Amino acid sequence: MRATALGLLRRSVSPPTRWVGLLRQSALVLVGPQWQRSMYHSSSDEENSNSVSGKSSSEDTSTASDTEEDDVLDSQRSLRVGIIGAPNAGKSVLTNTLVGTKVSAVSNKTNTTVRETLGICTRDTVQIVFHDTPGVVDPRSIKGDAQRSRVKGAWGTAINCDMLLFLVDAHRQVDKPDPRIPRLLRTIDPGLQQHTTVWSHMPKIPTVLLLNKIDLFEKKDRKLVDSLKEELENLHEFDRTFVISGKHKQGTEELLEYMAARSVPRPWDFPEGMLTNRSSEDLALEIVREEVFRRLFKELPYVVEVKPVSYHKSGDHVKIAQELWVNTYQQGSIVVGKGGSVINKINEKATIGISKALGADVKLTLVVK
Ligand SMILES: Nc1nc2c(ncn2[C@@H]2O[C@H](COP(=O)(O)OP(=O)(O)OP(=O)(O)O)[C@@H](O)[C@H]2O)c(=O)[nH]1
Ligand SMILES: [Mg+2]
Repeated sequence: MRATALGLLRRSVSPPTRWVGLLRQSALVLVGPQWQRSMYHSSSDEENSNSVSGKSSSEDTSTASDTEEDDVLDSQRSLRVGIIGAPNAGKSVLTNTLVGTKVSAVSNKTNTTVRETLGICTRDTVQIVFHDTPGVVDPRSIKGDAQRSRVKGAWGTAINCDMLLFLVDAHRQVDKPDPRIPRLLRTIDPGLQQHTTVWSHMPKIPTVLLLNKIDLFEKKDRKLVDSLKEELENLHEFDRTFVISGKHKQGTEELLEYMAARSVPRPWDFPEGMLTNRSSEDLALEIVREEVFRRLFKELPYVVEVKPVSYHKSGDHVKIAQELWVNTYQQGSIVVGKGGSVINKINEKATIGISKALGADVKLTLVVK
């Protein structure tokens, strides 16, 4: 994983946050002295003195660089978090917010995410890896093999996580209650159970309920959110509930702190500075796909397949060519639009998105096939 990761999307490390302080508090409660030792090694140089590790320099037979490397690995903490929820609940927006940049495509159409994307947030000694999954529905509501396979994939991801965030579009659920949501929450345990053969031995995965899109409520409607919270909390034993807006970053910092405090002492899965498992080329495809979803209607976005043709980087300039494959001539003419209006708009918006994500000057060529 580490070797292949080097070419992937990275950025400089975020500035230190309050996480170290929070972790020190929780370390004392949860694990005791061993954890305290590794936590202190993670922080600033002055604090990383020998006295903290309990070893004197004369006892130490390893080389300085060996010790430094061991200390770094010792201090690392991580948490693998599955973001699960019905289509359109806001999983990808939340992933992007928690990572701090776009790593996953977003649109107002259902099933925008068709395969899992990783978003990585590393601060201080803690690395949280978010698994943005395709939308899940309860078994009764599955329509067709493609959805069955996406739902199966999302549960398969979930059982390998340390924590699961269940996202519900609270505004929609209050405005126009969808019976599939309670059904879905009731099937969390069976859903997880179905995908493991060692259920009886598997420790319970902590689950967190997220009532999302809170920005769409007026203050006076807050009571409606409280009763939704009560109703949904009765359907599954969640460890905690947060009321958030992934889009407007409401409650998301508190959520990050909650997760960081529950990270486990374990070497990071990805190098510092890495933001996603996707390559820059892959991300460019995802951003074009997002624009296709935004600008085309009905079944068309699901029909269009975006394929890579070339990707050349030279300094701060990136030249990208992609093809948009459709099934019929008629579909092709809708994607192109009158005088190229639709494809040009897709290109214009995607160029801005890719430039922002890669921090580069982008020249994008799109050809409809
Ligand atoms: N107002 C508001 N809109 C949001 C929020 N989060 C997401 N949205 C909108 O909800 C729509 C769906 O967001 P996505 O993140 O693509 O949803 P998803 O759960 O990943 O959807 P699928 O990948 O299709 O399962 C988009 O139009 C978002 O802009 C939020 O906190 N507030
Ligand atoms: Mg999504």
